[in-house]
Amino acid sequence: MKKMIMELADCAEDELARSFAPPSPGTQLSVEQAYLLAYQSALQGAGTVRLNPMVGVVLVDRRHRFLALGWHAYYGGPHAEVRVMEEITAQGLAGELAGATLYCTLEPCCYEGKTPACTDLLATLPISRVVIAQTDPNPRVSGQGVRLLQQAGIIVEVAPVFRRRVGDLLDAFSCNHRHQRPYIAAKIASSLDGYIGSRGAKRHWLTNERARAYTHWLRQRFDAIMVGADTLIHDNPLLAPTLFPSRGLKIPWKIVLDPRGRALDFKPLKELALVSSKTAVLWLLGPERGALLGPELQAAAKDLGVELVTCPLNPAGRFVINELLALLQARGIGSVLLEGGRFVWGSFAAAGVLDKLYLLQIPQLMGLREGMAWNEALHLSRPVVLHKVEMTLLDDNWLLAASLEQEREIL
Ligand code: AOF
Ligand code: ZN
Repeated sequence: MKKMIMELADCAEDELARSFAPPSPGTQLSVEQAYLLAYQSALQGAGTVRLNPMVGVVLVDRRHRFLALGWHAYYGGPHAEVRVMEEITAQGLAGELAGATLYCTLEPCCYEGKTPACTDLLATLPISRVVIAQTDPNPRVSGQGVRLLQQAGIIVEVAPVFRRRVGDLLDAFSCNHRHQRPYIAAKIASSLDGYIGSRGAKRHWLTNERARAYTHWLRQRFDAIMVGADTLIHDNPLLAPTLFPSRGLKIPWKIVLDPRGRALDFKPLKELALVSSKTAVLWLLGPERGALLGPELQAAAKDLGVELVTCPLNPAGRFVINELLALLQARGIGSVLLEGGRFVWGSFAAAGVLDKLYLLQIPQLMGLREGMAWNEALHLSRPVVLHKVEMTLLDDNWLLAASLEQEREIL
């Protein structure tokens, strides 16, 4: 187990999710091992818990030996705390709970939603301690879960090291509650000197296998993947996550930003890779092009799972971001991964609603003459300091992940 921790320390999140191997009951765990296992458990819900947070828990006995773990597996389903207790019952381990510690990636909930309050369940158990990575940004919980557990005689710790270990696991959920809007992340793959491709010509470099696997994982983690008209026309991307085989996986929405309808007029919809029966496509058009849509095209698009929608444009001819966010929210989209291109990243950054940057880089210099820089359309009203910066080496590629918004802890 110690060796496993050392090896996992250098892993990207998708690799951590896939190397999940619960230990047998009775295995001695370090605190760091308990954090990591809770985190890995939470990741098992990626792509299925949509709009609810990914949550993982690990239960250890009074001598810090592993008992059981659980995670929130799907929207509306039992919470991680309920799952871990089902496991305890199934394994006949209820007798080991006296003095036990529960590690939770999120503060236990304290109200009856689609499922009963976890604090009620925990208060009936003889456990001594609950260690959480962070409090719940949901105002119906928000520190109240901690207080109720304390009133039940349980010691509660909010552990900053645990918080760091779980990375951005709960950031989308937090953003939805704090700002009442979808969480927005940009995924950019560039050369070392910051170029995403050469002008006019086809792309002639590629990220390595680990970086590509990570991209697929990211797509699965988000409710929707967004591209602009240029990216669609140049790359005809599929935008599908294909790697992590979790039960009941929901394929993310695909969203196309096409203010003037150039992508719509470029090819028949059914010839586009991203149009497939398995996915819902939301295709946004500016009002002028939207007004030209005939009922025939609307109906044909609908048959292919494509919803053609009109959204207002600003004087620069780009979508008004607040209107766009409202459209997404109305469809239950809580998180969006922006896959390109420059104007898509630029519009969200300029509107101050870009929450996260995932920058994958390859060891290649493209040079000024050839290169098209990812930041060419990045007009910021002021310099932005990034937080929670993480670097992961993926063989000869590397990933820089960082938040644009500083976190505020509720308690
Ligand atoms: C937990 N453990 O595993 C999760 C929690 O509608 P419900 O009943 O599913 O409740 C959803 C809310 O519960 C969600 O908004 C968040 O505040 C919390 N999620 N809490 O104790 C879990 N998924
Ligand atoms: Zn709960």
